[in-house]
Amino acid sequence: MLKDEDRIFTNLYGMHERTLKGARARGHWDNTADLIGKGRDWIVETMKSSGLRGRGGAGFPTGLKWSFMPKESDGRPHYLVVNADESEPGTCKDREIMRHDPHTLIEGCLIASFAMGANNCYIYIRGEYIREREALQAAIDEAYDAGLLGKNAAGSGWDFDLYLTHGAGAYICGEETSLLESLEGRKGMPRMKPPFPAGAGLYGCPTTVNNVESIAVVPTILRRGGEWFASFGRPNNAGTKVFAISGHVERPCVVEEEMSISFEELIERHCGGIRGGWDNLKAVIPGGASVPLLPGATAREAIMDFDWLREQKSGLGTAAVIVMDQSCDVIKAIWRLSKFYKHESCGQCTPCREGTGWMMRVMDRLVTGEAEPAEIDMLLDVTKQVEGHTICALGDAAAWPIQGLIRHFRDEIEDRIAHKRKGRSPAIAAE
Ligand code: L3W
Ligand code: SF4
Repeated sequence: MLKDEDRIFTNLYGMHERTLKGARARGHWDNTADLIGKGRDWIVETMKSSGLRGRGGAGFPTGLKWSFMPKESDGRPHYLVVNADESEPGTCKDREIMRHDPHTLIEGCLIASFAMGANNCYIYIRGEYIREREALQAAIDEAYDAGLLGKNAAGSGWDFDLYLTHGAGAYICGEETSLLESLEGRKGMPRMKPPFPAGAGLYGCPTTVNNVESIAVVPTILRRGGEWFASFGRPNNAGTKVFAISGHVERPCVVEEEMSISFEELIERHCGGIRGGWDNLKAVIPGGASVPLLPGATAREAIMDFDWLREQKSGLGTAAVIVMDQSCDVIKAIWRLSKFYKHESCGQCTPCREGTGWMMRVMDRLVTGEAEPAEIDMLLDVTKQVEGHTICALGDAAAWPIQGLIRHFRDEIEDRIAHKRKGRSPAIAAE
């Protein structure tokens, strides 16, 4: 279990002042210029040694990503873009950071931008996060007034401007290249990769896109050392991690814990257990809507990190843990996600545009039990046609939850169809 002194986010619940004064009292903005003075290579190497993997869902090593940015300028400006378009169903961790600990993020933006040769950084925040935007903007204004941003930011000798810009409610704008399109003023549609943003990103210039949590942990990692951060979690799954736990637990919460904590400990220690006890656990989505669910028995054994969950054909994703007890209609829960992905598909590639519609229509019939039994395998086949055949990860994200449902709850789907065929009305009807 993570000790209080090892928590990076010391104001996650808003118990203290989120102002600059409060942030300083908690150790933020402490000799920032000295950290920057250690140089670009030291910062990138420390981030590599920390083992931090991106906190937005994909888990790509952060230090490695930073090292893709060109070292020498070819005349193009470099940019850091912070992805604060937190929209993955179940995910509400970055919201707490921006609401209550905005200076942690702002200081991280300055240091990370310096390390990548960027004089400008954009934070792209979800349109619906209005209070968070206000909190962040107030903190940015305070930082400018205190000389921590702008010319010679924080006395570091580095000129640095930070801009906050907001989206307009499209989930797809959380995909990094779609976000860049939106920032440039166009419709948010993902670009083909490669080129990756480090080669050609915002306005065609070298750009790194990182999640809020990934950037907000940077100052503490640099102050306490890469080895300190790497001492938490299993190898290749380092660090502390903010989990967002929702659903059928006694006390849903957002909490920073040690990576690789067991699911059981996470729920017992921070959520007061499963509603109705552990025997009442039916299924868990361990990492936000895009990752396949796990049946209760597997989830109870789970180690909450990238590698363990990947081995179970699921994933840590955004660490948004959605708990479902026996009262939950899992078929309907996944049907609801299918509806979401169909709605949020940008429509530019055929397998996703058409496939999300097909998948949702078959899910419509599965949820009411009106499908033919053969449609279960047909649906699985459609998910395979979508997975890996699209421009961005939304296609995979639409396919994986359905694959997980069929893998673990085929019996329940078959029972519902059989029940309906016997002329009984379905237990639960689609809305
Ligand atoms: C240079 C290479 N850069 C990869 C970079 C790439 C990106 C990062 C990860 O999707 C996942 C998705 C959702 N040279 C590189 C390279 N990069 N190879 O590394 O890239 P990638 O393609 O593995 O993932 P992605 O497209 O960023 C993100 C999943 O996250 N997700 C939910 C996301 C939702 C939120 C939210 O609401 N905040 O994050 C949950 O699982 O399905 O699989 O930067 O450029 N050779
Ligand atoms: Fe758009 Fe879907 Fe293709 Fe992504 S996979 S680019 S959301 S159509």
